[in-house]
Amino acid sequence: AAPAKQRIALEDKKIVHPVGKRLVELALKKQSNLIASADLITTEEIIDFANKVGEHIVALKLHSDIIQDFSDNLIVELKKVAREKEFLLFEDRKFGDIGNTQELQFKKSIYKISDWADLVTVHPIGGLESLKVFENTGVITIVEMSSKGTLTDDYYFTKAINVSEESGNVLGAVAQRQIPDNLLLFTPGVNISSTGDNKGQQYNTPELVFKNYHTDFMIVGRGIYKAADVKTAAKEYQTLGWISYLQSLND
Ligand code: 5IU
Repeated sequence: AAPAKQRIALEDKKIVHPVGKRLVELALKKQSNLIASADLITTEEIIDFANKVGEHIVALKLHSDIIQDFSDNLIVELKKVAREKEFLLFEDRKFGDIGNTQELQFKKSIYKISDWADLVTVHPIGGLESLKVFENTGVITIVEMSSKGTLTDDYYFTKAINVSEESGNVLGAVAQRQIPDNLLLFTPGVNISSTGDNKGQQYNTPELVFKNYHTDFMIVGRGIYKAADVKTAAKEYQTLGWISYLQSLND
C-alpha cells in the first residue's frame, strides 16, 4: 500500500524510551539503519561475524536458543564487541506467553536475557499487562510477520498496534507496512538478491521498505551472513539502506 503521508525523519520521531533514543542516536551517528541478524549456531561464528559487521550496524540480532554452545562467555565477548563497535544487542526471542511465564523465560533461563539484551521481540498476543515484565529492556512487538500466509491480519495488526502504543515498554514494532509515527518500525524480510526461500520467507528490497513502509530499521539475515564476504555485504546493505532512507524523506 502507498504510504499515507510524508515520512518523519528519525531525528524528528518522538521516541521516549531510552533504548529507542539510543538506537536513533546510533543510526544518525553511524549513518546506518541496518540490523544484522546473526542466525548462526556457534560462539565462534557469532563473535567473528560481530567483529566483521559491527561498524556497519546499529544492532546485532540473535536467537540465543539456536546457539549450540551458548555460554556466559559468549555474552561477555559480545558485549565487548558491542561496546567497541557501538551497536546494541537484540534478542529475537519472540516471547508470547502470560506475563509470569515470560518473566521466567526472560530472567531465569540459562540465556539470562535480562542481563544483556538491549532489545527483545515479543508477540503482544498476551495483552498489555504481559509486557510489564520486561522492565527497562526495549520491547519490540511483532504486529505483522513477513512470511507467506502469516495469521497477522488487519484485525490483529490494529489490536497489536493499540497494545504497543499503550505500553511504556514498547519502543517499536516489526511489520511489513507503515505504523504510527510514535513507534519505530523494524522490517525483516529484506534481501537484494533473492525474493524468498522455500520455507515461506518473502523478501523486499531496501528501496521498497523505506519508500513504501517508512521503515526505520531493516533487518537482514542471510543476505549478509551467507555472503562470501560478510563485511563487504554489510557495508553494501548499510549504504543502500541509508541512501534509500534519505531518498524516502523527499518522496
Ligand atoms: N524474522 C523474519 N520475519 C518476521 C519476523 C522475524 O524474517 O516477520 I517477526 C526474523 C527471522 C530471521 C530474520 O531471524 O528475521 C530474517 O532472516 P533472513 O534475512 O535470513 O530471512
